[in-house]
Amino acid sequence: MTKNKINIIDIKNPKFLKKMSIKELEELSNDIRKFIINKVSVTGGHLSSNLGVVDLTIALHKVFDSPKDKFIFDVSHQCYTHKILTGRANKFDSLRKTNGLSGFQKRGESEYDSYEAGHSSTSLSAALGMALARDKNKEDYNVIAIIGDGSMGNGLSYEAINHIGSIDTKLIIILNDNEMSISKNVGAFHNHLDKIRASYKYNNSKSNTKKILNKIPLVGKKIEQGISNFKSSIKKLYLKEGFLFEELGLKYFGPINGHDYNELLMYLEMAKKETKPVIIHVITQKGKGYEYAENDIIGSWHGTGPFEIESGIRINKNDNLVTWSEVISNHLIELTKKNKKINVITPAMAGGSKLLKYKELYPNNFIDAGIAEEHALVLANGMSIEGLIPFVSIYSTFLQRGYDEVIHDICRMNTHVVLGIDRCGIVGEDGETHQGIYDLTFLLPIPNIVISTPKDSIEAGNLLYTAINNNKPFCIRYSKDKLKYEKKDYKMIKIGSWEKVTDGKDAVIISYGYLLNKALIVKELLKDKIDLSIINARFQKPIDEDMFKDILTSYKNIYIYEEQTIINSLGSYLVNYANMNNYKGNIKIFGIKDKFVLQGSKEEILKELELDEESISNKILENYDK
Ligand SMILES: Cc1ncc(C[n+]2csc(CCOP(=O)(O)OP(=O)(O)O)c2C)c(N)n1
Repeated sequence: MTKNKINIIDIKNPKFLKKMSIKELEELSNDIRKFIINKVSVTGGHLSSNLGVVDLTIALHKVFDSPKDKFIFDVSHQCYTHKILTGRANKFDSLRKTNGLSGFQKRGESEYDSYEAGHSSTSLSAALGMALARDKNKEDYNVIAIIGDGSMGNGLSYEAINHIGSIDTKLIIILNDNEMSISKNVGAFHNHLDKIRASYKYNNSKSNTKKILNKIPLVGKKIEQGISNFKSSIKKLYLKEGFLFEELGLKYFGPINGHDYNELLMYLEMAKKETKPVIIHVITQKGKGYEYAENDIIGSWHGTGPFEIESGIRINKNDNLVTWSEVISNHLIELTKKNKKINVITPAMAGGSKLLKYKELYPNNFIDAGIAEEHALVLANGMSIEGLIPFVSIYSTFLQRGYDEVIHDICRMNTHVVLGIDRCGIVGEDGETHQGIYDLTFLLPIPNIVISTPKDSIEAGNLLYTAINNNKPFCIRYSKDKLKYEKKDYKMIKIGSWEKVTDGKDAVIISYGYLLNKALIVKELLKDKIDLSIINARFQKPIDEDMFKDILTSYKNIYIYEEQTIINSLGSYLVNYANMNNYKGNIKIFGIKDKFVLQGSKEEILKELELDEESISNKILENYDK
């Protein structure tokens, strides 16, 4: 053990790193890895990506002067070491909990967090914007974007590179290449990085680099000269014509070993002295320091719930239940048996969307498009036009990226594209960047679209069967929650039809998806006071006009209970419809008010939003017109 042993919990800011030797840095890396594994095993969180960048993040904080210098972590799911080094280690027990430490960079949380994200591939554009502002303001600091190889493959990154390469602004890009997106990375850019790694004989040249580096002092006056000698040696070793970024006008350094402090510190010092955009290609190992995560190729340790460290076994609460993603995936497997026109597309979420089994069974019907939501949607549209039936599995929050494609391509051309919208509603711990509470809001106004939300596995299968057998844009929405997987012979559901789940004479609750069960609990809670009818509005578009007109004439009190922002939700659609039909009764929407919904467990969030069953019962009592 070195004499300057650091107690992680006591770290207030990264200044202490400046004086540390490489041996001490290595020891710190080990301690931080253990700390992250311990904390995430209890709270859950992003594990592998964080373990991979411990050394890189420490090196960044040693070489640069944050918060003056700005670090922009792409997605920012890999910022745990950054949080630890900037005085937030003592908050890790509250990671991703209500009012706790965010799993992402948050400007309000620390002056060291210069940007915020949650969705991928925003770092390069943001970094360029900040660098341009710095130049205009005649200030002098470094802007450093840290982006993974998966996120680099997204269109937004290419758009930014296109701009960055054409101007001379000082900007540093760290390409953190671990060969993985969540699971194995895909695509031509990924293949290009593969070729670089191979052609520069990374493993062999690493030892050459070491030889050069060993001759250079890491501190003191001689460093300048050392770097300059090193630079020319390195150029001979690595730089070769034809590398994509060099061709696009960025200075490229690498690839370097992201777990070797000698290399990291030297290259970062070099980059700091550049006056033009540079990119440092750093090779890291995702999951480093935790064997299960190191050996993971499907991405199951990218994000994880609580687990036992020794065995790697996850601590699952609802063990006999499966996720909605799995239910949909199982139905897709069944339906593809009989209809090979079905093709499943995922924008880099095969694991999260539980499509790995589908991929194994039907490799020719499965496409991982990479982190490329817009592309995935237009790709699906092209496939549909040529007679296939694409099913795009996409998280509600990431569908936000593909809005124009849904309007301009899919719905305008009225094609047979099925959207499986995953993680609808409150998602919980990932917080405000990931809540699925806007998809209805932005999809409802689009002509031609069918939007549905099943209440259970059987209805999900039937809706999927209906979608596959109807030549139109068809969305099936489902949440992050768990349920029982059940299947019967598939049958068509009349598009737009609702279902009366239970009858009641006094008032009606219209709901769908996850909250429908809560509506049934509300009925039970209020049974001695108000006799409630519960409607499963399984289609949010088109609505069941016959049933709704009947409701308007039969009930004086109508409540719409949903997990969407109330501005343009099913509720507002229905209130408007009721108004147009001169409804004079009491109609109320219980949904999400106009504010971003923060992190926490789903049940806590629902309570906070007054959308839990008790709050709804109280609100109905308060708003009941006798
Ligand atoms: C627009 C968008 N799509 C999908 C995701 C889900 N997602 C989070 S991290 C990640 C993988 C990122 O890979 P990479 O950039 O290589 O970083 P790594 O985790 O490997 O460090 C994905 C697909 C996202 N955050 N944003």
